[in-house]
Amino acid sequence: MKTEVVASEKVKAFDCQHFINGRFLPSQSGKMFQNINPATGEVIGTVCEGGKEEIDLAVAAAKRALSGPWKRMTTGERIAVLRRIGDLILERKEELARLESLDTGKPYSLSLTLDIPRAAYNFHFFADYLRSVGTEAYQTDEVAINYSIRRPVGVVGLINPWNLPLLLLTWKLAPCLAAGNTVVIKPAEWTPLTATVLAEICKEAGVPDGVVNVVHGFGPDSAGAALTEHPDVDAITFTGETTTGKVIMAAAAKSLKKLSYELGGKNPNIIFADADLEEAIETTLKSSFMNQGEVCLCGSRIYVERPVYEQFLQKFVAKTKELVVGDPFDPKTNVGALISEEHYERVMSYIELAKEEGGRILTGGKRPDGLDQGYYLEPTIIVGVNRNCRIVREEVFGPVVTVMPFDEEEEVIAQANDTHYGLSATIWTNDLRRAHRVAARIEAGIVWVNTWFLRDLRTPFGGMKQSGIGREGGMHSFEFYTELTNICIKL
Ligand code: NAD
Ligand code: 6OD
Repeated sequence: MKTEVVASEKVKAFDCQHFINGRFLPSQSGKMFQNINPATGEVIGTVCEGGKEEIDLAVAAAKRALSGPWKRMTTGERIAVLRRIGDLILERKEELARLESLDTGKPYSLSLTLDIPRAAYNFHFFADYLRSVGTEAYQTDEVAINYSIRRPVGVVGLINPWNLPLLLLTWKLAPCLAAGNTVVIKPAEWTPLTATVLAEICKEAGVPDGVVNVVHGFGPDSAGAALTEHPDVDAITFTGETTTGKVIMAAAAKSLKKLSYELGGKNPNIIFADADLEEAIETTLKSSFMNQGEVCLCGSRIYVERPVYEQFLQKFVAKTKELVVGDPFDPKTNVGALISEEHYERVMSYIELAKEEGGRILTGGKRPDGLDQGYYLEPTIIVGVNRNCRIVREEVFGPVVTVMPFDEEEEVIAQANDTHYGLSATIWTNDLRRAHRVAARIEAGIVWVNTWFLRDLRTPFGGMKQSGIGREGGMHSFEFYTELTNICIKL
């Protein structure tokens, strides 16, 4: 598939087709939808809209491919293919970063330094990790020996969100392929570009036809629903909203599919008075507003111990005002555009709600002056709200944070845990004992101490409560993407 970006590099992307059984295909129904650049509101291309027909074709291709050359490859050969995908992503990193920013509205500098290199690393990491994936063996007295063998789960449906499109797609695709599965990918409807190029890259790297399939389309009553309902799909790995996860679970129950879920979050960022405040503020700027706050791990509930509350607020507000909001392709830009008009309206409605709930906006809360087109919003800091307010309880998924003072460790732990989410948390303190004590009591899948979004791909990643089901990363990914058979031999 030809990827075209015209001279202005901002206006036109390309038309996305499905990728099924190693070939790009138009929609069987002829249906298309528009791809909008959130930074301008302009149409940058069209996307084929898939449904049941395309999903049926893709699942059939994936099922056939399970027993084809992919199955017969040695571990070494599969590692080489995966490493080659990573290499090709890096070779095309500027192009992919440009497409990612056109689709999402995020700063090009971020796409180029985070999304795309991490996508390549996902493949390099899981390729290397594959060598160390083993199983277990037990001797039962002198009577028997038990050992287990590991095999692919089968056809995996991979459903992706729009916020870190290639990073999150490859985070799941790399271990899924490393384990020998075949896959049908349903990218988010807002961000079809990099998934389409990735299909081309996989083919070039030597992935056999039918192993990786991409079907574009929407969720309900569309490609997403058809994938989750398909009886020949053995597992679904999903990243997205908690509410969507509930719908998918109901559909997947019909054929009892294996599920891995990475869902929403409303993450606490707790700053104790003994913390290095400068460092806490620098990182809090990122954990609040990076990627327009459209990162599931963002710490949107900031709790500051009272002795440093005013000092923190003063500096945090001042630094937030310095952030440059605007054109994703301007190197000075820190915060780009929100994903869509619909999402922009949703985030704005939360800001209005916060005001009705008694919140005071210290900075932001509006479209930046001079940016009349595109879905831009100033980074927004809200105070004067409490644990019962919806702005504190619900995921906004935008550049909007609340800041609240606290007096006691017990009190802040209770507030941090007072949510049905449990994805991540950050604690800022120089007291080692407190760090261990508080981290162990926070109900979240990941707790960072004096840092944020520092990732080691060997570690378990995922959420508790309604932020997810299961963990991925290192061996945890292989546990999900493989099935074990225990073999018991009488001696
Ligand atoms: P979303 O749930 O609206 O959509 C995600 C994907 O699901 C899209 O591809 C969509 O088309 C598809 N989908 C929607 N309805 C479906 C249905 N009924 N059946 C099958 N597929 C369906 O989420 P989003 O708005 O794209 O992403 C933002 C959300 O994702 C936020 O809640 C965020 O916290 C979460 N997220 C979580 C993580 C994590 O690691 N925990 C990472 C990124 C994003
Ligand atoms: O770093 C990762 O592996 C990961 N899954 C990040 C998720 C970010 C959510 O927006």
